[in-house]
Amino acid sequence: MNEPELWFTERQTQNLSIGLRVAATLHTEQTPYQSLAVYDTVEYGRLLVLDGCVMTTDADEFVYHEMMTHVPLHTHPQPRSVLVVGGGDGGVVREVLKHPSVERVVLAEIDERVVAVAKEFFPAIAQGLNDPRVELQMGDGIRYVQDHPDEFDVILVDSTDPVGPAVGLFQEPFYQSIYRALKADGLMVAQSESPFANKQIVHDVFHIAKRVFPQAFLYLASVPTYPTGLWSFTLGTKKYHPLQDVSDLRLQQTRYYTGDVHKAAFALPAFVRQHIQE
Ligand code: SPD
Repeated sequence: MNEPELWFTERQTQNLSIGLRVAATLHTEQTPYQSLAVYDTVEYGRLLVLDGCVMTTDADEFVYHEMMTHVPLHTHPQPRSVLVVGGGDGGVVREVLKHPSVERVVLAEIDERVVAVAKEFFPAIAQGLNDPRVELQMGDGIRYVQDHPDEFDVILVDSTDPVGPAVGLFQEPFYQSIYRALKADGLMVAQSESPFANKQIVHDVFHIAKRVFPQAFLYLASVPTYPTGLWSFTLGTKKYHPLQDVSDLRLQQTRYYTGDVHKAAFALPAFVRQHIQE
């Protein structure tokens, strides 16, 4: 008799799901903040799940982590001090460390179990977490940002979806604190969900950034395992423009990001452009 098939399914919207066939369940636990699971999938390698939502997979993690990191770090002429809020799996930290100008990376992650599980099950993603330039701050990222004014060149908000501990990471007071935590020429990027599945969030985060920063931009990337596959990032900047003076001279070891991809990511489809202009 055939073995029964095991599938992980994320209910992405009320009427849309994504399924990955599971070869093995490697880990499940309830942390103080969220449910956490690791599966070995047949098609996408290992899969990290928080509160039932895909956070990353071995097969497509590079798209999200590179696009969240290299677009802002190439917009800043010399990023030295970088704060990552969330991102306990270490994927964004790994990419930040590819920039030779970076001297200090602070990872402010509320859930230490995410870091521990990433180190155990996703060593290629978490590889930068033991680098001497990295400082792990286990605790509330919102509080950390409030308490560190005028300190960072770049802040990257690699949040989970806006439920549970991440709700405050999608609200205006947090972005006002980010503005204060950045140096006079600093800039930030936040993951801002899918223009198909989470229209209101895309709109709201972009408009918060527009109110808080002199300039705000939306850019896109294709992340196959995130709801609908089309993913948005919101960039708020005090000074530097993301499409000025960008060259690929500083690029190293990327699989998705290039100088051309950087520029193209800001070319918004008409329906997205119209949506954020409303
Ligand atoms: N719906 C998925 C949104 C997840 C964004 N953060 C993922 C963390 C990966 N480092």
